[in-house]
Amino acid sequence: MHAWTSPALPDLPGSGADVHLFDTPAGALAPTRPVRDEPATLYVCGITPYDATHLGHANTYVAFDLLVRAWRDAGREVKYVQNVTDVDDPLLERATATGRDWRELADSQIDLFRSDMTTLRVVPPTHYVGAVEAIPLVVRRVEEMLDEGSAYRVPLPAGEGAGGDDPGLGDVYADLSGDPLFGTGADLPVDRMLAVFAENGGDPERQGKRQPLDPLLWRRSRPGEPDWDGASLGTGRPGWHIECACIARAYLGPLVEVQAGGRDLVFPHHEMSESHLRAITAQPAPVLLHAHGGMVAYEGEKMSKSLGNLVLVSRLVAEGTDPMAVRLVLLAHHYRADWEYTDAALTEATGRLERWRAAMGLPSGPEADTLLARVRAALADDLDAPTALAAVDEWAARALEASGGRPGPDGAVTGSGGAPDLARRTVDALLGVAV
Ligand code: 5CA
Ligand code: ZN
Repeated sequence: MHAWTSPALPDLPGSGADVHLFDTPAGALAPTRPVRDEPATLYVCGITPYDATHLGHANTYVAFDLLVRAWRDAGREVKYVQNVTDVDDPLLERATATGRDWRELADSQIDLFRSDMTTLRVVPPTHYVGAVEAIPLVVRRVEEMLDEGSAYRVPLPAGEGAGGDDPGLGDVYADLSGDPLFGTGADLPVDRMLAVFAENGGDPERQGKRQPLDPLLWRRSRPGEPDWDGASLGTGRPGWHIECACIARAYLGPLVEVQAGGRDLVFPHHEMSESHLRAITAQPAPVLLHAHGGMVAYEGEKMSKSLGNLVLVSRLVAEGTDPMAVRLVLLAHHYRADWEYTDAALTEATGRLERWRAAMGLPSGPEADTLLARVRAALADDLDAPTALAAVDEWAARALEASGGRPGPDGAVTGSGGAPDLARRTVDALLGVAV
């Protein structure tokens, strides 16, 4: 499906440093590959479109937008894939509960997401791929997994009545016992894995599975549910984790340099997806680095569609908030931090944006080469936006003080007419904040 319009990225002098990111399984910073003649490959898990776009989503996509910008600034071509889970249980349940057509609900929320991403100046993925359009990829891979024994069929429970072409064919599950590396990413005890799996769409109690944690790859048709041609699998629809594995494999090739999303996806989603990738790429380490953003809360709880405690980007903007202030609310927190949204944070970000605008609109200002170097260094160090913001604040304070006839903190302004423009291009290209 089509993504959204890219913001223009201003040119900057020189180039940025190699980016280091925190790798969740390693629990430490790791370098992203400094291979300049090969594109960097990034997969960021996209939305399930039944209630877009709250500040938690925005936090995740703005975080990895910084990565795309830092990579490009370091001279790397970026191949970036994002999916849309445009068919899955939560979407179908919401559609049923609200009496809407599921496809129409999904389309409307995907449109809203595109417009929110455009407004927030998020660089679009190279490929934006829906689960529905990926069904032929999934079917082919699941057939292969069945052939080679890394997947198996489970008969449908009596009475659930598979509709479609061949009621005798069962649902298909992955056989995790064939993957000795399963579980090494999230590193949770089995009872926690089972509990978190059940809380996130898993079915540990399903009769007929070989292991309680084995995840669904293909769900046969059920009365009242949408279904698609599954070739030898029979009609049905794809499981969640295999969707991301197949899309990553098809659009990024056998190596995903960074697999990213919010921390709520560490287990089961990314653990399962990587296990599927091992099965379909026949290599032990198809993902080099797993990066996860922190959770954004509101009114004391994780912001989530199921709880309904949402602060929507579109609502803030409709109420007159400058989208760049929304972006600055997000960037004021390190992407791995958990934080709670407050109105005060928005007021603070609005004040910051005004100061930046005033300083960058001056006819001259303190030299900005050091600012550019500091912002680059902060981003290369695990996308440290708060440190980058502090550097810009300092530059802006000096520019404003100098324009008021007072000397800056170091007693002198050694700037030039081009400095405010370089500062403006720095925050636009690297932080995505257009002032
Ligand atoms: N479609 C799947 C991924 S394949 C999914 O998790 N969709 S989602 O709509 O629930 O979430 C989209 C992205 O936003 C995910 O990366 C998720 O980790 C992130 N996210 C969801 N809620 C929050 C939150 N409160 N704070 C931070 N990130 C969040
Ligand atoms: Zn995903």
